[in-house]
Amino acid sequence: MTQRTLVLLKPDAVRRGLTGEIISRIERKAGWQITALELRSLDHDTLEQHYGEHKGKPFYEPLMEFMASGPVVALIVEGERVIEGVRKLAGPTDPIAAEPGSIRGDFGVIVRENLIHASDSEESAEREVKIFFPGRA
Ligand code: IDP
Repeated sequence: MTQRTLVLLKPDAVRRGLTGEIISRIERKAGWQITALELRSLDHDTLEQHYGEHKGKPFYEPLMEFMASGPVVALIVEGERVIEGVRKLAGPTDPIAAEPGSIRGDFGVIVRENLIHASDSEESAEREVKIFFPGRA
């Protein structure tokens, strides 16, 4: 099942110089292709569209501040079962719970600064692609 997913390498990944390492892990999966890639700073509106479902939760405001604290790398990745696959490469939200070998498990410690976002369903992927790459909707 060929799919596309929206991936963000969060400001911690950019600051720590881990974008090459993370992109390389994605690129090495057979048949997956990066079809859009951009370094950009996120304004409040864009972040609210992206993370609006979490509004009102205690971690929401610090998350918004963190996501605006430096540039991110936004990507579209396409390929076989790529939505589930990138989330598997990323590991669960809490980097300490994430297995070593996963991106969060290898490089993360605190929950907010967990290096990577990846769409969690086909519906989210289409919604998020529209936010970050409106020309590719
Ligand atoms: P996901 O990124 O693994 O899909 P979500 O539940 O959608 O996880 O949460 C979005 C992001 O919000 C997480 O990746 C993480 O950066 C942050 N976050 C989620 N839960 C917490 C928390 O309990 N404390 C701090 N930050 C959190």
